[in-house]
Amino acid sequence: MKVVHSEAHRAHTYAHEVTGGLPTRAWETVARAEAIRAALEAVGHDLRAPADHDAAAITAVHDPAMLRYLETAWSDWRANGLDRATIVPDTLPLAGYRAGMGAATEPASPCGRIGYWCFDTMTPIVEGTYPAARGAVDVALSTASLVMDGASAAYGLCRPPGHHAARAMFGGYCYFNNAAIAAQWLVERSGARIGVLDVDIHHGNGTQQIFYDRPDVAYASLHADPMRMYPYFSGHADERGAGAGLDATFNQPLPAGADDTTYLRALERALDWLLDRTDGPLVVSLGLDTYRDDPIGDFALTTPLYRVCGARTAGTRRPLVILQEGGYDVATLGENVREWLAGVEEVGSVEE
Ligand code: Q9C
Ligand code: ZN
Repeated sequence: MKVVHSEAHRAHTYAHEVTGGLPTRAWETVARAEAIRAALEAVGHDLRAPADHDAAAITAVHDPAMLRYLETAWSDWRANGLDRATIVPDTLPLAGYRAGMGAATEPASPCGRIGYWCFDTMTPIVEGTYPAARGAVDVALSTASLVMDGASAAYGLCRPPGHHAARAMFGGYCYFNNAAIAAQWLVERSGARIGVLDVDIHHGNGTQQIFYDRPDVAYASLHADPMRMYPYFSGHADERGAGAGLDATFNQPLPAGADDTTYLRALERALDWLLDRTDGPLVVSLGLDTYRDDPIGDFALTTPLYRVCGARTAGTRRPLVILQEGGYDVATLGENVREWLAGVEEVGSVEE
C-alpha cells in the first residue's frame, strides 16, 4: 500500500505533558511514529514524503486566526522573554466565564493567548510544533490525493494526530484536524458525500464539531464513554448532528473493557450507517489506543482483531484514506497498524 510519511514530526518533542496540574510523562512521542514507520517499511509498504500544501486547505475547516496563532506562538513566546521549553495554558475561558456577556476575545499576553486557543494542558507547543503540524496536514492531503488519483486505499502516518482539533480550538495532542481537512478537500474535489470513520478510543470532538451541521460529511465514531474518559464533554449517543446535519453524526460510546466481539459489532453498525449516508471515499481516523495494553485506554482489543477491522472496513468497497490518530503502546503500535492495513489488503484490489 502507498504510505505517506514526513520527517517534520521529529522536531515536535517534549518530555512532559501536564495531567491534573502535574508534569507526567509524555505519551504522544516521536517513538510512536517511528515504530509505525519501521513496522510498515519492514513488510515492504511503499513509503513516500508528502507534497507541500498551502494554508487554504487548513482555513477551509479552521479559523484563520487559529492558524495565525499556531504559526506565531513560539516566536511570540520568545519575543516576550519567556524561556520555558514548552507553552501550556493555565487560564481557560470556560463557557461560564463570559456567560451572558458575549464571547471572549484573544488577549495580547502569550500566556492568555494559549488559554484562548488550547482547551487542555496536555498539548504543549514547542519550537518544532508548527512545522510538524503542517507536515501532518501535508501527509493527510497527499494521502487523499493518492485516493483521488485512483488508489483504492492509502495510509498517512500523521503525527501529531488531529481529531480533537476543532474549528477554533486545539488540544488532545492535536493542532490541525488532519482527517477533517482531508474530508473537506475530498468533498470539494469529488462532489461526493464523504464518510469519516473514527476508531480512536477517544471521541473525535473536533471532527464532529467541524461537520456537525453539514449533510455532506457523515461522522461515525466508536469510543470510550465520555462519562468516564477524555475528552469528557462530547461523544454521547444522543449527539446526532444539527440542522441540515441532523442524522449525519453517529456516536457509539462503549464500556470499559470492551472486547473484540463487542467492538466488531459496533464497527459493523458504524460501517452500515456510513454506507447508507455517503457515496464517496471514507476517511478513517485510525487510533490504536483501543489496544488492550494501551497505557491511556481501557478497551481489551487484541492484535488479530485489527486485521479483521481493516478487512471489514475495506469490505465496504469504498476508497479508504486511512490517517493515523492515537495509540500509545509503542511496543505494539507498529504491528497493530500493520495488521489493520494487512486486513485492507487482504480484501484485494489495493495496488502494491
Ligand atoms: N493520563 C489522541 O488519542 N489525556 N489524543 C490523556 C493521560 C489526553 C488523546 C490523559 C488524551 C488525548 C489523539
Ligand atoms: Zn485517542
